[in-house]
Amino acid sequence: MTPGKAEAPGGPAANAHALASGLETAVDELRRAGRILITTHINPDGDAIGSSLGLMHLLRTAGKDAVVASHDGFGGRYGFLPGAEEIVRFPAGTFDLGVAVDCGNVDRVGSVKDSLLACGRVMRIDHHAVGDPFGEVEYLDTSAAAVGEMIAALAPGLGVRIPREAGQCLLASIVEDTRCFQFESVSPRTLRICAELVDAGADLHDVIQNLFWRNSAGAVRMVGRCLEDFQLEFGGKLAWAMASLEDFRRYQAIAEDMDDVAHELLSIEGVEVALLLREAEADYRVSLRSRNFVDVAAIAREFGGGGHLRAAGCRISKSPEALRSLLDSIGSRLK
Ligand SMILES: [Mn+2]
Repeated sequence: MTPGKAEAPGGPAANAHALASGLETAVDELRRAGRILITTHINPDGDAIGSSLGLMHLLRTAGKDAVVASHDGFGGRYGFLPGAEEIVRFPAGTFDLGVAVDCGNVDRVGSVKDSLLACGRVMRIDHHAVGDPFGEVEYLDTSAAAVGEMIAALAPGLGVRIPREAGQCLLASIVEDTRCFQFESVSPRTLRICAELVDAGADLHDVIQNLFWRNSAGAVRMVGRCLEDFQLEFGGKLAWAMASLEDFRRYQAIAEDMDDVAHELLSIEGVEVALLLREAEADYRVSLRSRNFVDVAAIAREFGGGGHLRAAGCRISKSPEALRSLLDSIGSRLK
């Protein structure tokens, strides 16, 4: 079947790349497939891993053979999620359908790209505002607080009740992407789905402990160092801090240990944008957060990155000029 084939001129069939989209189309595709590959973006976060594993458990409950593959393999930080130990780097065999979750661009799946594109059909499930279409099917919902919310919505169409394992993974996805329900992306639907997941046996306290309360002492000291040395600019509307390679070595911390810093900076009254620069070997990894009105995804895109309205990221080179142009881009939006 070619989706969109029967469309009127000017509809999806007019595009060289015919695309079928929406929740019902996604359910149809999943129902038709027997063996399904699930993958996500490189450097996966809790939504990427949680929604991948949640979909895997849901599909298995529906009688499907589902495999999760990730460029980064079995992610230690999310190892508490049921099924995490089954994540492979290189999937074996052939698949009727490949699904990429939380992923705006096919290159973002890293080394899994060839396996994904070799699947009979390819589907993209995402909640980012901007992306480059790939595959034959897409299920997009920019109003979803996390992809986990969208995966949970597939259950009725698949004719299954969400099993406890899927509930735990999907709850982790939503708790991580909303930072414990703190963002404006949280809707009544988000909360209703989370209540359903808890009803299904997911343990909210366990998820929160595993996602937020497992820092090393060095990591907390390094966060403290960053919070002591942050800068305020543009009349106190921008707060920014830098975590250097030397700091990472000294405190034996890793980049993920610094995830809290931008949010702490954003908690300062009057701050609209928080910026954290994490030094890597070749460049700076940039995290941007905003409170009320600045579209940080637009700023990140200017520098080759992307993300959401209130949380985005990019990379810049290690030069004072690159940093200045980033700061100026933020400043121009704070007037
Ligand atoms: Mn996400």
